[in-house]
Amino acid sequence: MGSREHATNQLADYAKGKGSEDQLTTSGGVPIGQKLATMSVGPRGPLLLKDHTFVDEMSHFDRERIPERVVHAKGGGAFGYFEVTHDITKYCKAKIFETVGKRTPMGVRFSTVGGESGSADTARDPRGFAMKFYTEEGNWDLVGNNTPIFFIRDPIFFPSFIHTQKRNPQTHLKDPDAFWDFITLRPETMHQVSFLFADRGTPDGFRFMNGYGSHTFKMVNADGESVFCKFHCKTDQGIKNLPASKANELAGSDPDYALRDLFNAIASGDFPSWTMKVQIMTQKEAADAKVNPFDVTKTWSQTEYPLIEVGKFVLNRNPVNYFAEIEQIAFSPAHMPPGIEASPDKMLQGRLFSYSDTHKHRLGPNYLQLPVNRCNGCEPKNYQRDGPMCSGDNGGNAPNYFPNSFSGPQQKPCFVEAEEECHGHAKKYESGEEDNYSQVTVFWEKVLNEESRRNLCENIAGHLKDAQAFIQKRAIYHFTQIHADYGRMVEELLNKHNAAKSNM
Ligand code: HDD
Repeated sequence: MGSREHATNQLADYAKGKGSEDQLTTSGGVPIGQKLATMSVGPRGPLLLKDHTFVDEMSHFDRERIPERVVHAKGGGAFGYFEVTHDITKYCKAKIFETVGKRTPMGVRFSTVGGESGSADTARDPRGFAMKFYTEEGNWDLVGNNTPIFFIRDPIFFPSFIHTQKRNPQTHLKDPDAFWDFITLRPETMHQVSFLFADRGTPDGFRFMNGYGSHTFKMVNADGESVFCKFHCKTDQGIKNLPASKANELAGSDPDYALRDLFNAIASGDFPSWTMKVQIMTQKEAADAKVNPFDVTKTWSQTEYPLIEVGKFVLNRNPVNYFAEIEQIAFSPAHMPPGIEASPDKMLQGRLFSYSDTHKHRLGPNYLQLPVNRCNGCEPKNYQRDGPMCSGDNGGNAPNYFPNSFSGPQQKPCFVEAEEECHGHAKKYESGEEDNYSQVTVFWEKVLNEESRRNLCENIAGHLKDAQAFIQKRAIYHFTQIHADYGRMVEELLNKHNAAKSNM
């Protein structure tokens, strides 16, 4: 290989491993004798439609693209295993946690959020951290980010919030007003915005960042008792971020920086790993909690709900084929095995619907039959049939209705979800006036040091400077509610930018 890195040398490595070449065929498997020319009448054409090799090739090419993910379009991933290191069976009956030392195959897809699939890896953006555990009781998808919180607490805002970071409907450019207009109209975004514009908003690739389940989930044990929990996956490589200037430079010089880094690390045997921990809250604690434990714009205190170690996961295999294994991998927060259930978190509830809906559009209704999405050793048995691209046995000759008297798959009471008591009045509860600032004040005062506070304000001012004056004013108001110094520092920096603009 000489001095070439693994990602650059991929083709040569393939050839070395492959040895002799295969016979070329059509997509139907028919051997091809001549692929260096189309069939034409005489050397100058015209072409003949009877050249089925050409028609086969061209018509497939014409259909190569599937819709990219509407968010998280740019990403990379890898595969490996999860291993239990500590016993949490008193909280959770999921088979994945059954015994210490147990290993379960898994895959992770890392991503940026707002950009298209060709966009730069080093953009300031949360990073997607989507995990798929291939458990014997069905797949468990923990579809998180590298942040423990999120911008909004009601999924009704999700499409609009995402639109503010996509392209302007007329200019097809990124819009300088839309993001800050929305953010300042919905101050529940302040916590995540402050996290995003701080140093962790530009992680150094995918290996040096934590992953979080973000939402509150429910764990149920073998006796049917349930607790609420949050998942934290701490990078064993340590946190490493890129300075804003370096992140900008890399966006131009190596937009695929994070994908390259992950591929090369795994190809050279430097396998990244993460330690999984959980925070636990009892039903009683949840009922008495001062802070809404189901609000994804908030964290849980680690003093009150300490981190409990569960296991670790190691990524030790690069995808063999990016499209088959990474573009087609399809996560959904609704994919939960027995023992792991949803909490009432409204954002999580919205997501339970959205993901399989988008996959049915992007990959088709039988997307779970694609090899990367199939569960491990637990053949699905149900009454769903047919549909485009059905590639399994489609239920074979078993009955296709339920209930039936003819040996079709049967339910088992041990898999019923934990009972839940719900009461309240059905209405649309506007949550904009809830506590939006107090945890951000703690973030400013206790988590950040002086240098990172300065970086945060500079990063915000550098982005907010292009928005209209009334939007800037509204942003300063919110930063001031968090901390007077926060508002003042952003205002001073904005004044400098605005003065520089008016001198131009
Ligand atoms: Fe989402 C993709 C993470 C809120 C709707 N989301 C997507 C991916 C990640 C997240 C990591 C990419 C998965 C992959 O690599 O294929 N999303 C989050 C987190 C959220 C969140 C941590 C809040 C805590 N998302 C969220 C809401 C909705 C969606 C509230 C809608 C109600 N997200 C989607 C989606 C995507 C998606 C439209 C686009 C592509 C996909 O699902 O597979 O369904």
